[in-house]
Amino acid sequence: MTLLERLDQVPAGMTKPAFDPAAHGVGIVHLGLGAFLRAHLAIYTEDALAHSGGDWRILAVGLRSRDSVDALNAQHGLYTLITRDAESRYRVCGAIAGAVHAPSEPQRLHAALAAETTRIVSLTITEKGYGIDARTNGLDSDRDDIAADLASDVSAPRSAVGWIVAGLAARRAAGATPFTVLSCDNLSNNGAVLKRLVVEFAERRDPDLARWIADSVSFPSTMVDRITPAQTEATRTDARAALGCEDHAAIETEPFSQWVIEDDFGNGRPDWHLAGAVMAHDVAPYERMKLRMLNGAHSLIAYAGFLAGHDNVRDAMTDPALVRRVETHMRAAAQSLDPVPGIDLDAYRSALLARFANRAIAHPTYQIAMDGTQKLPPRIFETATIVRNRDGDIASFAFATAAWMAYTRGTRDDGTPYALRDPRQVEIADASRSGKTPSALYDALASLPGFMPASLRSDDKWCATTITHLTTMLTKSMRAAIDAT
Ligand code: CS2
Repeated sequence: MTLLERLDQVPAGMTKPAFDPAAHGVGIVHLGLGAFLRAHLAIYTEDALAHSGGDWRILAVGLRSRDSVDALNAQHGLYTLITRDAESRYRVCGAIAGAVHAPSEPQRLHAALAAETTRIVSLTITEKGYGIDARTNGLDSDRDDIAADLASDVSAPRSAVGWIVAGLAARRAAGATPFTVLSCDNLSNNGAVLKRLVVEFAERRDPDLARWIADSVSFPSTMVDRITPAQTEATRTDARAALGCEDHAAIETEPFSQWVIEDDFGNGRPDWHLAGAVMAHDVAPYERMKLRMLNGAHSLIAYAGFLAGHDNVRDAMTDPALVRRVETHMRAAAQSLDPVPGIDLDAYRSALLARFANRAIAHPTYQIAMDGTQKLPPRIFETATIVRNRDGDIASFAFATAAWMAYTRGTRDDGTPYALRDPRQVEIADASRSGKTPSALYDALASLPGFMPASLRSDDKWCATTITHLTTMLTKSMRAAIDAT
């Protein structure tokens, strides 16, 4: 069967770009070529291009694997987005101009970052992609990719931060306007965090460059939200049936989409506000709400649900006892929040529960469970700390923490083994070996450097509650812990 390569192959009746893609140049270089780019930033850009045009197409960068790079390039950047609900909707998108594989084509990426036409460099590289040292919150200069980039002349960086600094150095050397750096990952204060890491990296190489970056480059913060599972065979099969040709870059997502962006762009931006993005002066309240209520509940569902036998979030949402825990968790997380402008938190919670229950979306609990050491601190520990300081109930955060600890053991309730998939898995394995009893396991994992805040570790109630849940999980089962009152 032929491959999707041209818009005239797309059947009538299916949504196509409302602009001629070839008439628009590239203005955005995007690091991290996963499903989320194709379901979120690229769609806002697609709609902004349809509204007001401009040279804002996206060059997508694969920092590691080249599968998606090749898939997109073979299709000249075209791909299908399937929006799944009671009915599925299909659209072919043209906002991505092409893709580059950083490890094998470093010159192409250097040229793109140096080009004055590149006005924004955006990122969806997941929490672990940033290279944050959990102990200091600064740059983890011991990490392989960061250490290698700091030691080299940055002709072929490996890390995202290394690439950003290389690109900004080229702009400065040419006397050109810098690009704006736009983090679209689930980190609190993502813009400020990325700025700190980039400036710290630059300081190690060239203090003048670091000062120039600190003074003249914008790093707006953003809150991004759209539940987007990884592509599966079903995604490709459905895209093929709708298109009548192969689409190896097809992606599926939910109908809901939200993007709140701090309006601080030093070098222009697409009219994303005409595409539904909300431009805000302060993104922090939205980020906190989403990280703590959505992502925190997601992590709880992932660990508890996966161990108890639920493969997807939607399956966990048919388990009444688990749903009760999820709802309780969201209510507790809401206690950590100050009022969020324009948002009714009860309505937000109900909407989240409905999104999680979407029968048409298969969002694997195992996918969300990945990288727990990166996800728990902003989603669970920070929230628990604030709720505790406000004399609220921390039981649900202790349950979620115990569920992650039980997950580190690597076997589901039915005995099936699985791989942990965490950047700190070697340390976790060491901790697991020394943690023969639930309380020893708790102690070993809680004392991973920079992981659980000292204020929680020294809280007797927190420790006792977490260990009680963990004991049930390990000596009976996750099922028993979910059902316990
Ligand atoms: C999820 C997120 O995988 C995860 O950790 O919690 O990817 C979540 O689906 C998105 O943030 C939703 O916007």
